[in-house]
Amino acid sequence: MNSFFPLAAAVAVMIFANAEASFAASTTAAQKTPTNHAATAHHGSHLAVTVGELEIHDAAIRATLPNAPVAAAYMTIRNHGDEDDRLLGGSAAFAGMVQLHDMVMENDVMNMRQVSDGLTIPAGQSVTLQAGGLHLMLMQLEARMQAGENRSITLFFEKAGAVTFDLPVKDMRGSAARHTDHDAARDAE
Ligand SMILES: [Cu+2]
Repeated sequence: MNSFFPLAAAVAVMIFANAEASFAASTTAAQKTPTNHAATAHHGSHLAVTVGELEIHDAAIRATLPNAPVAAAYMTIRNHGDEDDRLLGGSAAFAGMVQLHDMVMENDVMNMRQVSDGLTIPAGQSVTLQAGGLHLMLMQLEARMQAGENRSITLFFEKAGAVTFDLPVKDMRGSAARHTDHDAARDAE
């Protein structure tokens, strides 16, 4: 299942579903022009991926336990251009759905919620997806994410277009329990 923005399926598990219409509209342009300018280069010890004016580095997927339904992916996206760009979403052959999530404090509890309208990557700045904050949620996993593997994902940007690249799977123990929210959401489908 490598579905491209499976928004209809996403609605059932979304906590805040009110913005998916604008998300869908903004992805249309990217679908029409599926460009892939992926290139890799070593910057010191970090493998960087470039697409258009964007540079993605320090990307990794958190290793999962067997049968875990979701995994988180992290990275830093730097915009070398002089115009803002936006991360609109992603897809992966091994995940039924890829969403952009953020962590928000609600009634003294940290919960994750979907960022449905994309993530702005400001001109000349970096945005970091990291544990405890913004992350890509790889959902409906069809395989276990095992440390040492590399897994390919595709990201869609409003201006830079699509980029497909490999992320290493890494052991990152400590905050995996937060993803039990998603288990509950799946059970409710
Ligand atoms: Cu999440």
